[in-house]
Amino acid sequence: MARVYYTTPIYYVNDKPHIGHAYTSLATDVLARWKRLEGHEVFFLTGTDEHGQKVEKAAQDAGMEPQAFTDQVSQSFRVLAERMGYSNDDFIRTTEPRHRRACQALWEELVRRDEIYLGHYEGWYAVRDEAFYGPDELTERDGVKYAPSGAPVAWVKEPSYFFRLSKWQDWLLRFYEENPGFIAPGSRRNEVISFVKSGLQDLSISRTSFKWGIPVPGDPAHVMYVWLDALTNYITAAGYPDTGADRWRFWPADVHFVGKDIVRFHAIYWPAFLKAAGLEPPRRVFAHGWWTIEGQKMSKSLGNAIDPLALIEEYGLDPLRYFLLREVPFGNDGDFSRAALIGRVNGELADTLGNLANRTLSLIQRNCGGRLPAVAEAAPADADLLQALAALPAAVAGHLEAQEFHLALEAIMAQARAANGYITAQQPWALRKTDPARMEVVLRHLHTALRVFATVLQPFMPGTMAAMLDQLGVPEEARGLAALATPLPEGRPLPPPAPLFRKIEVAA
Ligand code: ME8
Repeated sequence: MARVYYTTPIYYVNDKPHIGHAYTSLATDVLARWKRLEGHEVFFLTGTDEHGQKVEKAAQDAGMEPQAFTDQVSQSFRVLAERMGYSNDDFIRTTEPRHRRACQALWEELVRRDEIYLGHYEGWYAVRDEAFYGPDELTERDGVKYAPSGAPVAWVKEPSYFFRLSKWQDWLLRFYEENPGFIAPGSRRNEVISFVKSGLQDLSISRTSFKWGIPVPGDPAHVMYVWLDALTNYITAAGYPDTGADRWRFWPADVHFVGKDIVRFHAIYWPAFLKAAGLEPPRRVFAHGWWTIEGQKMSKSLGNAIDPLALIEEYGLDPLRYFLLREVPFGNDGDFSRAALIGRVNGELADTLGNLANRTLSLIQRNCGGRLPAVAEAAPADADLLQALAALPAAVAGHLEAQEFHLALEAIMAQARAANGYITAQQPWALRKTDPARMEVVLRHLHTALRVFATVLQPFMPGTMAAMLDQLGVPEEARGLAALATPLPEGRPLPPPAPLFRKIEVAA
């Protein structure tokens, strides 16, 4: 049994959550659930990033004190986590005392190791990204300069502490070389490597022009740069600075899930901060792509940000969870469209998986007295199906290990289609009269197929798959991956089946 640690970004509380935030945490949740199903010890962390100029400004705009404002918005991310069914083990807020302690301890450690010095910052800053940019990275339109992200930048000039980032350039390049899996997907890795090769400057890590942040130890006129504060959350939750804490066993994190917008912070600054403080860097940063909405960028000004809670209301939680990870190769950009969601839900969940379950379980109910038929030898006509089923969990595990959620789902769906082909070819409904013994064999194999599908799909659709396993008569303690090796005893009574997925009506 291994110990694994997965994290989501901690989200800014400047605004309420949208589908992009829900997506990153969903991917993290699925992997966390999968690892638990494999029997591993998992620590899954999410939370909110509450300091900095951007949040301070959002609080001012709302006419509220920053703490009251962040309490309120952070709560909406907690509600999202509950409603999306995330199985996070902790929810961290950067305004918590444990986090202030960790940040200040990390700072002091960096000072002790001569990694920090006092200077003066003069350069471009984008509040929206909470990021510093070099002049060569900017473009100008109508007299306003913009960062590559599209955020406007402003000239900042203030006393500042610096982190000796430039000193870590060669170490970082070696680290990427020696750990080819550290940044995924590959396109992001190349991007980071060429950025580092172009030369790293020392990094400004404190601000003096506003107050909403963690005070620098010994110099409270400075607050810590919000990214140093934010990244530290990943070790705060593991107990830092108490490296004897029980949770510290989980460090280093196995995967930091992030969007492609924040790769630079996670793949450059973060390993450098850690290494400089004598701590181990994380094992992997996976940067997924960007969702657009019906072909348009999601933005506050366009007012098209999609509220995940409204989608849950409209389509149900598990269809939404399935769609988000099925539709777009994890790592690529993707477009959210209702038509695509409806197509997947109707075609794959209702018609393929739901229909297979319904047909099989109704036949067992009607023709086998509602009891599970006996395990039987595979006839030649059954061999392909059974072999593919036996290989499926390992195939899914391989895809999830590589964060290929879409390929895992594709592999499962291909087998569900094959099982539909099998039921059509074997026609168990016709065998009832001609060969009832063979009918039982066919239905038992189909039951086996459904059990495998429901088991491996639990991390994606926990609620619906629990209902499916109930209908299949699989007891709670036999729902892990290892339990698939043990067939259920024959004769087990099965409850009457009920539809698992509702087809979404499309208005004509
Ligand atoms: O960056 N498509 O927080 P944030 C896909 N606080 N994912 C999206 C998305 C979209 N259109 N929009 C947002 C921060 N995301 C920092 C992080 S971590 C130490 C600090 C997701 O609230 C994606 O994961 O701006 C992105 O990286 C994250 O939300 C940014 O959230």
